[in-house]
Amino acid sequence: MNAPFDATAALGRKALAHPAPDHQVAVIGLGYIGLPTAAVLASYGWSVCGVDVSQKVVDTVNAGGVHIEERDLDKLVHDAITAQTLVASTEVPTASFYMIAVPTPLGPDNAPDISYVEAAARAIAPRILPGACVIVESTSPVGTTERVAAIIAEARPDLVVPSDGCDEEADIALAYCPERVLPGRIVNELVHNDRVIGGVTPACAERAAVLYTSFVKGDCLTTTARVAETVKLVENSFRDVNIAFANELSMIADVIGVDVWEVIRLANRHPRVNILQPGPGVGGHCIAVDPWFLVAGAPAAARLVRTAREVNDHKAVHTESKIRALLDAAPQGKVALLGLAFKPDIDDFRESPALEIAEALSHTHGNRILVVEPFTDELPPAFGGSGASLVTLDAALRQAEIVVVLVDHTAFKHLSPADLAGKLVFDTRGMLRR
Ligand code: SAJ
Repeated sequence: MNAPFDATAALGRKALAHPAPDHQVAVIGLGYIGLPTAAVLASYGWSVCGVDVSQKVVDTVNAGGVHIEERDLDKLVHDAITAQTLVASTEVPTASFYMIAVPTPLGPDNAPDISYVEAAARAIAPRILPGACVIVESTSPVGTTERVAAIIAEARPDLVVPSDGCDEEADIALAYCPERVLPGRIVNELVHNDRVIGGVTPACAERAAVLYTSFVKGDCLTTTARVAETVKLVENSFRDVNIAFANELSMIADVIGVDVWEVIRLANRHPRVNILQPGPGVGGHCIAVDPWFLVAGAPAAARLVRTAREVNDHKAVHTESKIRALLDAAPQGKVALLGLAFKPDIDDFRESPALEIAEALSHTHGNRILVVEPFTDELPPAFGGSGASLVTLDAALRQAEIVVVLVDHTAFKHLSPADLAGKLVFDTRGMLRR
């Protein structure tokens, strides 16, 4: 019997009263999705082994710590490790459920790279026993779950592995269940969001649903693996397209000479209009990446999705050139660049347009660049030798003639007109208008 777990109030608790011996879950990949999922599962009575290739990550988690910043995660992991419901390892154990939550980056020419998912499948294959269920959570191109099935089938000819249209009784189950949590609200959304569970066969979906219905308070909707894979890509492409519309509007507004924030605020008073917010471009490991998986699956058909990606990528280039023009307008002045993260109040710099813009400027304008980022203690290595410096907001305001808001962190929101008096100001997020 697992020790009682003091879950956070926000999480709510639905612990299994009598966890059976087979209540073992192996979560492969202890990143932004895997670690919170492993800790939540542990808090709901599962016996969880989190697996990661990084010994450092494994040691940190086993010591009750976390290597990523995410609200409520530190307590959840600490309590699960203390209760011995969560353990971390570099080795894949034998388990009743395997959840794959490894990265799926973009390769050359924006082609999906599923090599980490394939490696996870190869690591699971020797361990898997009849009755087990393998679930892919990593955002993946359509067909990836079938690829995992093929890898396991090749490694384990002794097992009947389910395949599309297979009517033979399979020995194991295989499903795809995309994560859909928002960084910054992961622990809460893991429990409260609806989930789409796609089985390679209907029986596979039902088996995977056993895991999710044990901790998800939202609805668990079953479908096929291919549909579930597509749903994930469609969700993030929908958001990318909508952000691209806002970003394109901001560039149109520059040409026309109107205030984009006022245009959007007033247009959104129409009952059926809801325009998102422009920014310096789109970042993160999801929205800036996943639409390319959809494009890769249907290149000729996915014209709008591709164009949205191009518009959002171009917005970062456009933003950088506007900052360069300000630097030219104040040739001796320093610029304070506020924020490096890909969105407010997180420490995640992956695919961040703010980071890319700041890095590029640091290599041409060196010691004129003052970076303010409360979520880091040092500038990332790519700034090395550039002469740019990481300073506090107060120090930046004292020294800079130009202030650029790249990220609307809460720590910047108290900026007043008096703080910015006499400076050239470029607010890429409309933060100062809110
Ligand atoms: N952004 C804008 N304007 C907006 C909204 C966002 O420029 O109006 C920018 C953000 O600054 C950021 C980027 O878009 O650079 C992405 O941020 P986000 O908050 O839209 O999304 P993510 O990447 O943090 O999380 C998304 C979510 N997907 C959707 O909202 C459809 C989340 O639910 C997914 O789980 C996550 O991707 C994922 O892991 O795929």
